[in-house]
Amino acid sequence: MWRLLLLILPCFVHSLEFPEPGEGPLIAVLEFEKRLKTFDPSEGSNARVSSIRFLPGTRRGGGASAIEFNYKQKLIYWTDIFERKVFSINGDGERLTQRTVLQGGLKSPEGLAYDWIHDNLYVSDWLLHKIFVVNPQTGAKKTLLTNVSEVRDIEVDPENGWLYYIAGWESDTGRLGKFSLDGQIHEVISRRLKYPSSLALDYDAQKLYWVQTLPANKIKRIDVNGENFTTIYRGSQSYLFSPNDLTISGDYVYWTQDYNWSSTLYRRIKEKGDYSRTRYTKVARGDDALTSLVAIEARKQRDGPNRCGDNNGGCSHFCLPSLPSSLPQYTCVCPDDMILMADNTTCTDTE
Ligand SMILES: [Ca+2]
Repeated sequence: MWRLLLLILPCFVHSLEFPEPGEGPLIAVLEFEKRLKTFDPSEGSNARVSSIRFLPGTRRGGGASAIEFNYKQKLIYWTDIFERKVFSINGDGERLTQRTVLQGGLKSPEGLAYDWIHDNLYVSDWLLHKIFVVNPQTGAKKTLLTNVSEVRDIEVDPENGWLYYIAGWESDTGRLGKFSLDGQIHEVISRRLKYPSSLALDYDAQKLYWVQTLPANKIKRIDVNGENFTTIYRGSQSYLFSPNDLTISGDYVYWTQDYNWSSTLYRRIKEKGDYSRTRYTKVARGDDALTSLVAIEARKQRDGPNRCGDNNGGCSHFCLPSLPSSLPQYTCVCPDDMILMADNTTCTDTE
């Protein structure tokens, strides 16, 4: 028996090491069957892949759906649409700790975005048509937005104060929009989206990228102000070859793409014109389904002005920043099972 173990053990590299500031990115890919794969894309198409299997939870099989990272605390967050939970795992070498961040009140959590300046985690639920804000330390949850019909993915830009979303599925309901982080202001950026499935924000260039699944598989892009709507990648006509998630880092767009019932990972220059791409051959094996990915790097989560100061705005629970140009700078908000007292800062249990 022990000889068998020795043979098997080297197949599993149980480590998760975030890149140093100024280095990276490290590409982290979520596999539907509750696994996390990481690799350094600069190693080229044959890059070594590290694989971590998550703790199984209460349900067997897959369900891992969306991934996000917290650079300062070296954490990866992910959602599971069948467990209906949000989890975290630390990325500080070989001693890995998995934790449940949020459970209860979710149905199909498909979108995840972390505000690293105000330490709030946003979760979107496709079946509930809602967006929640969650305290990643305590698991406290506030329903921020309702009636966001068929919301599929979200991205946050805490410096400029916007939460971007894509929603809708049919060709006449697809849309891209943004909310202020306190949920007070809503603007639609474009209604020209068809069958959108995943959203990525290029912070430096202030552009949004998404996947159009049907009628042909495309990656599209628009400026955050709604200008320069364009197609940057056109895949095969078959739905079997659809891209499913994407992330931006530096000059590149990375995406996962179904291929003959398994999926693989590609990157190419995000600007049009150069169509050569790298296929990372070791990322997918067999029928693994890659559901989500993120490029981990310090520069993506740079420090910026915190609208809530260094004391959470004096709020006992959530401090939600308003837009940079507006006053007051923030609002104190309570978890769903609590109410705000007359001081406008302290939450108390509902009677
Ligand atoms: Ca995304």
